[in-house]
Formats: sequence, structure tokens, C-alpha cells
Amino acid sequence: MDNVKIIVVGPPASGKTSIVRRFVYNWFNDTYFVSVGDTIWEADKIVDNKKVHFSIWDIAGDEKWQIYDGLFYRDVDGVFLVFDLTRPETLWDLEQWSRKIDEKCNTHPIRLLLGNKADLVNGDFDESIIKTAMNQYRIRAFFKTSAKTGLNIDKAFYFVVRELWAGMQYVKMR
Ligand SMILES: Nc1nc2c(ncn2[C@@H]2O[C@H](COP(=O)(O)OP(=O)(O)OP(=O)(O)O)[C@@H](O)[C@H]2O)c(=O)[nH]1
Ligand SMILES: [Mg+2]
Repeated sequence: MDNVKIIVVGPPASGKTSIVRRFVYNWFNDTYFVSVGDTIWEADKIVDNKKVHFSIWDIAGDEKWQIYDGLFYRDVDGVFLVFDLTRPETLWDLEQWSRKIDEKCNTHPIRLLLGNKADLVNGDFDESIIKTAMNQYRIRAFFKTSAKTGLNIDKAFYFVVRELWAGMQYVKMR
């Protein structure tokens, strides 16, 4: 079985825990419980007919609840940089997270940008702003997500796995 480690980072209340809970338990709660420290969630899923074991590490968005844990950034395959579409300015909070990933990860993980709470906004986010952020944070793909409706949640997790497999094939072919 393939093991995949994904870390979920971003500002407080952007929906990190809700995204993981939707993926792992297919469940959503409107009540906000601030995360304290790190939580590791485990899930077995079938992706393209193959069994994949996901370890998903969810961190407190608020620095005052972050406990320094070197393991969090170790051997990471994928990173979700999550911002809140209802608070567009949270996109720029991801700058500091992007820097932390550069500094602390011992790998070059696949980075995805998730604009969460899509169920609460109408219309599209300015594409040129997204493009700028994607370059700045070296993002592979952008998804609008909703932990509430489930929009693009599985897709985002599976994207990481498929990119990893595609990358491995490339290495083998060379
Ligand atoms: N409508 C809607 N609400 C959401 C969505 N995702 C999260 N929320 C709500 O937003 C609030 C914050 O969600 P959390 O998942 O706790 O956010 P977090 O990023 O884990 O926050 P911290 O742990 O403090 O860093 C909660 O009230 C959630 O119910 C979404 O996609 N749509
Ligand atoms: Mg949380």
C-alpha cells in the first residue's frame, strides 16, 4: 500500500480541520473549535483502484496554539495551503506558511492552494491574483473547496497521490 503524508496549513478559521474531517469522516460541523497543537488523522482510501493510506497532519492556525514539532514538517508528500474565500486577505497570510515549508520540510512537497468556503461566495476569485499567489508560493494546482458541501475535497487529496505516481513513473522511465 502507498503511504502519503499531507500537511494542512493556513490562517485560523480558514477551514483546515473541517476539510480533513470531511475527507476522513464525510462529516461537517458549523461550530468552530479552535485547534490546539497538531492532530494526525489517518484514512485508508481507494484511489484509481489502488489502496492508499493517508496520514493527514492538521495544525493550529493561530501561532499561540502551535507547539513546535519537527515531525510535522518531516517527510511531507503534499501541502494544502488553505485560505478563506470569504476573507480574501487571508490569501496573503499564506506567505509565512510558504516560507515555513521552505525552511522546515526535508522534502519538496507538492503544494496545493485551496480557497475554502466556496459555498459562501458567488462568482470567481480574481484569476490574476490567484496566479500571482501560485507563483509566489510555488503552487501546483488551485481548487475552490467547501468542507460544508464536499466540493473538490476528495479531488484535492487524490490530486496529490496522482501527481506522486506521475512523478514516480517519470523517474522510472528515465
Ligand atoms: N460555510 C462553510 N463554513 C466552513 C467551511 N469550512 C469551515 N467552515 C467553518 O469555519 C469555521 C472554522 O473551521 P475550522 O475547520 O475549525 O478552521 P481551522 O482552519 O481548522 O481553524 P484553526 O484550527 O483555528 O486554525 C467553523 O465554524 C467551520 O464550520 C466551508 O467550506 N463552508
Ligand atoms: Mg483547526
